[in-house]
Amino acid sequence: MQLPPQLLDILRKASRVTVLTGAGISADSGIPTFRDPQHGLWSRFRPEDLANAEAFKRDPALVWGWYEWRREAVRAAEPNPAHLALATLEHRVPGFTLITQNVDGLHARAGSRKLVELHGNIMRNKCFAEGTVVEQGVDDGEPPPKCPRCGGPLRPDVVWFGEALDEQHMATADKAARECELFLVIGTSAAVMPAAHFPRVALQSGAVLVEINRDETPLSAVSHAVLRGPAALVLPHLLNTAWPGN
Ligand code: BV8
Repeated sequence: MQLPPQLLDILRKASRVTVLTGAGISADSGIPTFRDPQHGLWSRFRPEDLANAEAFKRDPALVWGWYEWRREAVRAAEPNPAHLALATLEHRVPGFTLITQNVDGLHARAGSRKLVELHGNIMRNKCFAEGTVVEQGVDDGEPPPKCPRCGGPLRPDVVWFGEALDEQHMATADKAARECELFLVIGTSAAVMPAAHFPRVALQSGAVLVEINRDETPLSAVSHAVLRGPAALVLPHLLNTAWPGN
């Protein structure tokens, strides 16, 4: 894919770059996105119907089982060239912030450090009642495992629908959106708030918005440029063309 010269010039000159990723960047690692129909056993549920506290209170074993199924996919997955390209880009631009909606931890495994995991991390658990992270739960034969302190059920350390995001994460993401010259939005359907708000904050703050997605999204029409294709192909090409290593 040929990048228009004026876009290339903007990319090369940007000293502060902010990135927002969604499930699409992990699709090439074999992790199902939310828009893909859930596979097999889970095909009769919508993520929004399981990723919330009410569903967990109603049927903790069902919701826990769904997360265990997703954790299997995460354990079997490796960071793909898109994750690796962003981990490299972090070292090639002076100011860089990666905001991810993903809970699969693949950006951290790829080496990204200037990273905000806006929706938490599926590989961590916390006590449902206390909200504190628990390394090792107590298995009493009835999933989910229990908190060693209060005996209550554990839950994954992710942000569910209807739950507030971490204030520090929000402040970091908001600052990175307001202060960047270039905002890359990658592999997200831009349907979930407040995450989908940040590309628009960047636009309103005068940044150039570039979308990298396999399909059309509500952000396509307001982006300055759209690079249509799988992130695992587009991002390494973009990195080597706009930010070649020395
Ligand atoms: C909040 C963690 C307020 C969990 C996630 C009614 C009641 C309550 C809340 C609301 C409501 N109405 C609206 C809301 C707000 C709600 C919301 O936005 N709902 C949506 C459904 C309308 N938001 C919330 O509830 C948030 N909290 O508002 O709190 C509050 C304030 C104070 C006090 C109390 C409360 C919390 C939102 C966080 C939810 N948690 N994840 C878990 O994972 O189990 S969201 C989850 O879904 C993901 O993290 C992600 O954010 C989202 C999925 O979106 P994407 O990542 O974009 O994935 P998707 O599959 O949709 O798209 C993939 C894209 O990639 C597609 O475009 C596809 O074309 C593309 N693609 C595919 N393959 C490739 C590709 N692109 C490139 N390459 C490829 N190979």
